Amino acid sequence: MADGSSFERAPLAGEVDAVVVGAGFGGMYMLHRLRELGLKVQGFEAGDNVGGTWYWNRYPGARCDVPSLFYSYTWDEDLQKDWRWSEKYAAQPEILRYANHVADRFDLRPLIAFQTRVISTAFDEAADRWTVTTDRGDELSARWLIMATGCLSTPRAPPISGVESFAGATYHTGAWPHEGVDFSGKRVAVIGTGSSGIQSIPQIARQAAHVTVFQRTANFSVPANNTPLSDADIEEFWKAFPQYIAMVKGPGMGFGASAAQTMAATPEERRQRYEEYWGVGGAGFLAAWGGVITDIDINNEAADFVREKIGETVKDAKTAAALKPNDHPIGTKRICVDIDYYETYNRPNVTLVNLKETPIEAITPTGVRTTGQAYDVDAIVFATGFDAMTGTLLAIDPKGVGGRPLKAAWAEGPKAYLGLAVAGFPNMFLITGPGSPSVLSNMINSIEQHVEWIQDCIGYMREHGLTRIEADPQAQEDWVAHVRRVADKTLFPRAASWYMGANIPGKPRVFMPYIGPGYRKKCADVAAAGYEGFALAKEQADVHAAG
Ligand code: NA7
Repeated sequence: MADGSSFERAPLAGEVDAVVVGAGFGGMYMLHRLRELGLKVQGFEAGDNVGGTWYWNRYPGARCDVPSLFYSYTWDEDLQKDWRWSEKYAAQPEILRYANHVADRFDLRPLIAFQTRVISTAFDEAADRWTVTTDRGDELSARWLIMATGCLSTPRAPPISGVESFAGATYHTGAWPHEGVDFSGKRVAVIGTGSSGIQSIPQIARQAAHVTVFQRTANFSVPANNTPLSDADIEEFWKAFPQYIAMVKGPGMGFGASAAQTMAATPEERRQRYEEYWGVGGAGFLAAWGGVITDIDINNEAADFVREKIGETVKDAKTAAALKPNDHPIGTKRICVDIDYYETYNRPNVTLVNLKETPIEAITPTGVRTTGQAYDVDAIVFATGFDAMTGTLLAIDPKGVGGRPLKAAWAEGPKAYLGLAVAGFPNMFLITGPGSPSVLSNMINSIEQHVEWIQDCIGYMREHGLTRIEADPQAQEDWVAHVRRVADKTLFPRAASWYMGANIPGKPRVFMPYIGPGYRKKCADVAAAGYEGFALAKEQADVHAAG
C-alpha cells in the first residue's frame, strides 16, 4: 500500500521479539539486521511507504547535503555497486527511490505496518517487555523496542497568530503534498531560511509569479556545485573507498583540527584554500582549515569570506546586506548547501523581507502582515523546521520503570547514555539519539553504527539468556556531562540553533549531538567490556551490573 490511499487491516496483537518504530534508513536497516538474528520483528511506520525524512520532505529542491555516493548504505557491497546515483547530490525523489529499492531488494515491506502511528509504549517490569500500542488498535508485547524515529521528523509550525484565518493554501516543507504543488501564476510567501527554505526558494521562484521571502535569521550557505556523476567519479569513489571506510569505522572524528596550523599559514594561503573549497562546494567548506568550529578568529575569517561572496553575488545592496549572516559563527547553525540561492535574489520576482527590521505581526486572511507592511499572497510555505532530535520521541512519550514518562526523565533536556539508551527505560534503544554524533555526522554512517551495535547487544543478551538491559544513571550522567564539556570547547553553544533546542519555545537549551572524537571506539569498548555502564539482568533474577 504505497499510493497514499488508506486501507483496513485487523489490529495486531500478541508477542514479538522486537518492535522497530519508523521505516526510514534507520528502521529499515534495523529490521533487516534483527530478522537476520532470527528475531520476530514488527515495524511501524506512520507514512504509507519507507523513506522517513525522504518520504515526508518532498518540497521542490529537496536534496541531501551529503554527496550521494557517501549517503548510501555501506553494509552490502552488491547493493552499493548495483545502485547508480545520477548526481553528486541526488534530489529527494532519487533518494526515495533508493529507499524503496532497498525495501524491495531485502524484502522488508512484510515486516512493516504502514500508515500506523505508535501512540504509546510502556515497560512491563514483571515481564521485561514493552507494550506498544498504535492508532490502528494494535497492541504488541515486545522484548526490545527500537526507536528509529529520526532526528528531523516532527515538523514545527511557528506560533504566528492568525495562521488559521489565511484564505489561501499553506504548506510545510517537512510534510509536502505527494502530488506536488503548482505555484504557476501564484504569489507565494516563504517563511524561514534554513536548509529547507534555501533549497526550495530558487525552485519556487522559477515557477511562481512572485516569491516573498520572510527571513528572521540569515544563514550561511555554500553552493553545492552539483554535477551529474560520471563513470570516472564512481571509479574514483571506489578507489578511495577502503580509506574512506577505514576512516568511517575508525575511532571517530572530532572538530579539534589544528587551529595553530591554520594561523601559521598566511592570510593569502588561507584565502586561496577557502576559494578552492568554495569552488568544490558543499558543507566540506567548513573543513577548509582546522579551527573553524573552535576558534572565533578563524571562524570570523571563514564567515567574512562567505559574506563577501554574498555581496559579490546579490546585486541589490540592501538585500545583500540583509542576507549576510551576522548573529552566529559560521557552522554553528547547520550550514546550508544550495543551488542558486543568492542568485535568486537578483530575479525581479523575488523580494526579501528582513524580519529583524520589521517582524511578522500576524497572518491575515490575505497574507502576511509585518510591522512595516501587509503582503498579499496566494500561498504560504512554512520552511520553519522541526522539533529536532527529541520531538518525535516525546510525542510518543514512552513510560519506563515505574510508569515514569520520558517527558519527566528529560524535563531538563535529553539524557541518553551514548545517545543509545536511557536510564529508567530498559530494553529501549534509540537510533541516532541525543548524545550521539547523529546530525553532525553522515547520518547513514551513524545509523549503520547504531544498528550494528544494537544488533550485537541484543545478540549478546540472547546468547547469555539475559532479558533486561538498562543504562546506569551514573554512566548516563557522566556521558551527558562529557557531551556538554566537548560542546563547550567549540563555538556551537554560541548559536540559538535547533542543535540547542533553541527553535522551540520552552525547550531546554542543551546541545544535543555529540561532537567529540572517539565515539565509535567508546561504543565498541563498552560492548567489549560486557556492556559497561549498563545493568544486565535475567527476567526477575539478580541484576549483575557490568562495570
Ligand atoms: P531550520 O534550519 O530549523 O530553519 C527554520 C527556519 O524557519 C529558520 O530560518 C527560522 O528562523 C525560521 N523560522 C522559524 N520560526 C519562524 C517564525 N515564527 N517567523 C519567521 N521565521 C521563522 O529548518 P529547515 O527545515 O530549514 O532545516 C532543518 C534541517 O533539515 C537542516 O538543518 C538540515 O539538516 C536538513 P530562526 O533561525 O529561528 O530565526
